[in-house]
This record gives sequence, C-alpha cells and structure tokens, in this order.
Amino acid sequence: VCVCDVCGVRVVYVCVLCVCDVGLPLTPCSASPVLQELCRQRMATRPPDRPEGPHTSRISSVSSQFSDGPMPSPSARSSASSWSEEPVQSNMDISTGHMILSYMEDHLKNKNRLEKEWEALCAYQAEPNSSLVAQKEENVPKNRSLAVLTYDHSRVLLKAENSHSHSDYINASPIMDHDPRNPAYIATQGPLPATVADFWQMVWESGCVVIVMLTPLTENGVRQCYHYWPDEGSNLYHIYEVNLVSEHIWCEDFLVRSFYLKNLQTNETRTVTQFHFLSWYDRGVPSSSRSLLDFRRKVNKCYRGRSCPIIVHCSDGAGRSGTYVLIDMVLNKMAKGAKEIDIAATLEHLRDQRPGMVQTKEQFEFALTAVAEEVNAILKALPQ
Ligand SMILES: *[C@@H]1O[C@H](CO)[C@@H](O)[C@H](O)[C@H]1NC(C)=O
Ligand SMILES: *[C@@H]1O[C@H](CO)[C@@H](O)[C@H](O)[C@H]1NC(C)=O
Ligand SMILES: CC(=O)N[C@H]1CO[C@H](CO)[C@@H](O)[C@@H]1O
Repeated sequence: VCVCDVCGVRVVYVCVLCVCDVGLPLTPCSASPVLQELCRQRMATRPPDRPEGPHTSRISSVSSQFSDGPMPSPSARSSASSWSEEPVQSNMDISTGHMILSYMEDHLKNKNRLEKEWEALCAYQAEPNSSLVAQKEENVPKNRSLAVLTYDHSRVLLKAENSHSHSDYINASPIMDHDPRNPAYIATQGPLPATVADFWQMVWESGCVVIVMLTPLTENGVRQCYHYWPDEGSNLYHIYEVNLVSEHIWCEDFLVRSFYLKNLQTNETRTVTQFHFLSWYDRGVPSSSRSLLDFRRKVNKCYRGRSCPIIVHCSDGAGRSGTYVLIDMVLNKMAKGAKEIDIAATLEHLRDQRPGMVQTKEQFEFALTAVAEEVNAILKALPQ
C-alpha cells in the first residue's frame, strides 16, 4: 500500500494493477513500460504494510472487473463516475475564523471600500522593478506578453549549461511567502513552442512535483498556451523525456494528468502531477468559486508534505495565476493560525515579485469571495 502521486490517497499496487481508492486510473501496469518501471520502483520502496482498510474490497472488485471486462486503454484515460468533493481541512481557530469572515463580508458588501482598495492597488509601484534581462534581444521571443516581464531581482534562473539555448532566461518568477530561501510557488507564463524545453528544465531543476494550469489551451481561437505535454506516450524536450502516465477527468471544470519525467543526461526520474483547470478564461473569473476551491484542496492534498515550489501558470502567468496564488497563500496563512490577514498587502507582496499579479477588480473581488467561502466551509466543518 503506497500513497498515490495524484491524490495523496492510498494506492494499491498489486503487481499488475495500479488502483487508487478515490477512483484514479485503474491501469494495468503491464500496459506500458513506463508504468512497469513506476510499479517496480514503488514495490521496491514499499512502506511497511498498514492495517488493511476498506479498500481491500475495492481490489477484488477491480481485479474481477479486469479479468471479466475489456482491458482499459493503455493511455489510462478515465473519468470520475461520481463527483467527490475534497473535505475541508484546517487548523483554523474558530474565533479567528469568525473575525475574518465578518471582515470579508463587510469588505464585499461595501463596494466603495473595494473600489478604493483596488484603485490603491493599481497605483502601487513595485520597487525595484527593472526587467532588463527579460528585454534582452535574445530573450524577447521568449516572452508571451509585453506587460508581464520578469523583474531582474526576482526571476527563475535556469542552469545555462543544461539549456538547449545556453541561456538562463525563462519568463518565470519565484514567489515567496514568508521564507525568503524557499519560494512557495513559481508563477510563469504558459510555455511557447520556443520555450517548452525551458519549461521542463525548470520543472526538473526546481524539484517541482505539482503543476497548476489555469487556462484552456485556446480561447475563441486564440492560443493561450502551447500544448507542452504528450497526448499519449512520450515526448522528448531537449534532455527531458515526458511520459503521460494517466489522465483523470474529475468534473467538467478540471482534470488531472500524471507524468513520468526522465532526465536523459542523468537517468534520474520523477513523477509530476498536473492539475488543469479548464473553465477559467483570460481576464475573467471562474463561474463559481466552489469548483476552484475543490480544485485547490485536491492540489494541496497531492502536494502535502513537500517543500518544492508549486508551478502555477495560465497564459501570461499573472492574472489568473496571481488570483490563484493570492487565494492559496491567504488560506494557507489562515490554516497556520494567522490572526491578521491583509489581502491587499498580500497582493502587493506578490506584485513586488511579479508584475500584473491579479489583473482585474473582478479577479480581486473573486479572491475575497473565494477566501470567505472557504473560511465559511471550514467553520461549518469544525466541531461546534
Ligand atoms: C519603478 O521604480 C521607479 C523607482 O525606482 C519608479 O519611479 C517607477 O514608477 C516604477 N515603475 C513601476 C511601473 O512601478
Ligand atoms: C543511462 O541509461 C543508458 C541506457 O540504460 C546508459 O547507456 C547510460 O550510460 C546511462 N547514463 C547514466 C549517466 O547513467
Ligand atoms: C513571442 C514574443 O516575441 N513575445 C513578446 C516578448 O516580449 C516583447 C516585449 O519585450 C513583446 O514585444 C513580444 O511580442
């Protein structure tokens, strides 16, 4: 019994079966060499057996499903048979929760206050704010948007010797929360055809295991992001081989893909999980905060216990990415027991590190609403 890379829940590897008890891909490991290798690695590093849980019955039902029914396709596409929402979890203090909630409610009711706060945020000037490296001639084709260039003092540096273009530049910004040594996130633009190898190099070098993608590939015929992963099998991006292991559709708003990443220079490997939110459009907000909040809980469940940055991208890596990071950062602070939360100050802190984080007043308002809703859900779930 191991822990699933995708959902953080128990996974049962029964020699030829990879079964997850939250309904993740039920793929026979014998279906592909990649899965076989993964399975072998897992079996070799198996933790001591835990007491058998309710999943035992699941194995037998799944095994019989496999022996009787047709084999699932090797690409391991699956869809959720039933929508299951992640339960809220937090160590938030009840009185702090209520205080924050009433503050948020006042904030949302008082449109004038929201308007003023947004105006002040729009006038905010980051300092230092030079982005000379991003504007170097050789780096210009690597930027998607003129408005979102990395600051010189806050950009992800690739190892030039491992880069296909011998350059350290990528349009990506490390985003710190409180610990200046370890960024909690990397906010980056959706890869361009010319930067896809740089993107995977950054995934590799940052130790990343979770990618949060917040944009569809195309909107009204306009490309938002390059299709930077293989639709099936594997693709090679410079020295980074990416295998699609599974793709699991949770609901109409998001899906989860699992990749097996191999560095061909060193033969080292890693599993990377990509959470792809499909229904959030450029400069807009998701139609409801409920599915985004559930999405966030699933991301964090998968990430739990890691210390690497989460890579967050949309198209320019600032509007939707900034909104997601703002919500996540604020809620994480609350879960850690922070008594005072200043969302506008948190956003300024983000804008010190990457320009354009949260693009519109609607996105800022959405962040406030989403935080209030999650706090509400946490309070409801607490034992009264
Ligand atoms: C950048 O910083 C300078 C001060 O060093 C300031 O005058 C300028 O307005 C800032 N620009 C932006 C876009 O924040
Ligand atoms: C990586 O694996 C290949 C094939 O198994 C082998 O030829 C090569 O020497 C290995 N490289 C390293 C650095 O271990
Ligand atoms: C692909 C490309 O060249 N994109 C942009 C990179 O950034 C510059 C500004 O420095 C834009 O003008 C380019 O369009």
